[in-house]
Amino acid sequence: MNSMQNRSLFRALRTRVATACAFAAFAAAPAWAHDVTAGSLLISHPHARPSVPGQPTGAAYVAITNRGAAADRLVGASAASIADHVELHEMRRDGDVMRMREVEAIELPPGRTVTLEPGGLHLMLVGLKAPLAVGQRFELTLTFRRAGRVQVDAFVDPVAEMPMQHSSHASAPR
Ligand SMILES: [Cu+2]
Repeated sequence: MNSMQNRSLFRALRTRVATACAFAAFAAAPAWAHDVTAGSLLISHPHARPSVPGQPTGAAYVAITNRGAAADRLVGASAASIADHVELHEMRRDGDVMRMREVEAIELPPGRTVTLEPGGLHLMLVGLKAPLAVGQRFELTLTFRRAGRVQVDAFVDPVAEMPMQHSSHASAPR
């Protein structure tokens, strides 16, 4: 093994230790905490909307504050207990129409809060195993490039305003 390989092995080990620390920090938080700290990230109010009956998709939202000095990015999510898979989506105006598309990652610049919310960035819950009802809780795993995998409890909250139609998702290009 040359020194170059040695260095990259060392880096890999360091990354693993950092990830372990992030998990330890999470484990120390109260089991039902709605805000979760993972490394320099504060993950606030993960929640979903009740799904439209008969529709196989739902949407989840969360606010993520990067309190560190380095950029991070959300690169994936899963909620295996309720959905087949979770996609990162953004909504953009295209002429008169709002369209969704899947994005590879959501950037988390240092010192900023990125809010996933209706009409903007969201987590698309694809292949719901059952309709999402108000009051339901589910485990949501968020995967960050730096902070690693973080598990949070998400709740299905009532919708205050008119529910947003997500019918366009069924035919959204993958
Ligand atoms: Cu979507």
